[in-house]
Amino acid sequence: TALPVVIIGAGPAGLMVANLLQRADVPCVVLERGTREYIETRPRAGMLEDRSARMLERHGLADRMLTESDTHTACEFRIDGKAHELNYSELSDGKTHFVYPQQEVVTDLLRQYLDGGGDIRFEVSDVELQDQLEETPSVSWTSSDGTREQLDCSFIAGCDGFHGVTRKSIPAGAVKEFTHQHGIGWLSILAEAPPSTEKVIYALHADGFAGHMLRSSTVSRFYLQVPVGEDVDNWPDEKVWSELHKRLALRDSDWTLTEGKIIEKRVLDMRSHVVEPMRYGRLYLLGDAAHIITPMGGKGMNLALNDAEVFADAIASYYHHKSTTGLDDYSAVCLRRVWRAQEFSQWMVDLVHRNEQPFLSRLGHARLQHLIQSREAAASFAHMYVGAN
Ligand code: RFL
Repeated sequence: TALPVVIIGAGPAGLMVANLLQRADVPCVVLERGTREYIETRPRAGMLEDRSARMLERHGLADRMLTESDTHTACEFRIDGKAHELNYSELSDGKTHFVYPQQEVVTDLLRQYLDGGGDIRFEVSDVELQDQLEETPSVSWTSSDGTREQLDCSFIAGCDGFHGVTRKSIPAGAVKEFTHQHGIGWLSILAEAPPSTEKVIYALHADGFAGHMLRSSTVSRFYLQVPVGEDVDNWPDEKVWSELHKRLALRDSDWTLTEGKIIEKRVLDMRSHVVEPMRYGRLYLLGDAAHIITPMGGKGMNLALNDAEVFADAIASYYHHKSTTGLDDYSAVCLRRVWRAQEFSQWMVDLVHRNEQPFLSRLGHARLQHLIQSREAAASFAHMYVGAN
């Protein structure tokens, strides 16, 4: 019998691969460090691009998402207290965003995989990779009951996020790594507050950026631009709310921000990181294990799902037709989209943040004015933002 693919990590990337391999009759085993409850309740991303939603649909994985998500067609740029709506759906043949929290995507993917008889081991520790350059690599780990286990496999899918073990198992110098610090800090807040808006708001204020993102009818995510390396202890809840009220305020309007209990507050490192190529022998890196991006533009989870589909297709061709073309092309195909998304995210970061350098701030302002005034510029933004291609 064929050796399985070992998938390390049960986030969006790992579970998507697991489902697609299961559908393609390729044996696989998923190893996850956390508990089932941990992965099903971990709040992170919230926005599925049009193409990610279509991907889930294509593979019969979108039933609950399509009934329970909210579709979004427009966003708002709030500049110095004045609102400018950008209807990206109208500019991209009616394509929409689907607001569906990442933990729900994970919950659905896990349930489908288990319903299909999938093999997943939770609470594994000390995962180690061996012989990635050989025809038969292997993975060993300590299972939840303390036993050391080992499995020979055909391929290893490194889906264990940015801080996982798979990328770190690659010897120094065997892959190139590109890192960029965006020079901006974000205070990320999750609050049990119903949304105060129907559209995502990107607000540019003299004191810095503020974002109002949507998650559900009872929970919202907010972002505040803060100095790099800011200490979260400098931000008691009252200060968070007063700063959000100030930066999101609308002139000549009775719009108000609804407050709620803050359930998560942390300072995000606004950085990007890309590994090239996204493989080392029979170890393939997917999602955040291979690349991270700022949350601006909402691309991270979508890139992870795209990697998963490209990888699973390549593995299926290899298992069933002995074709290595897909595997050979995997990294280049994924990286094209990754770099395009990095460029877009960086462009958006520059668009709405107050830059310490007044000249660069002015450039951002000019770019924003152009986006608001030019239909061509707005259409180009819309295409990339909604994930139309
Ligand atoms: P994940 O989701 O990090 O999953 C990795 C899994 O691997 C497990 N793991 C291990 N398992 C076994 N052994 C080990 N040694 C392991 N080490 C780790 C972990 O427990 C976990 O279950 O990676 P994946 O699948 O690549 O998915 C990537 C996405 O999670 C990520 O890109 C997004 O969350 C980024 N992101 C956003 N993306 C969007 O598309 N739209 C958004 O609006 C958006 N907002 C965000 C975000 C990320 C954020 N944070 C917290 C960084 C907002 C925030 C605040």
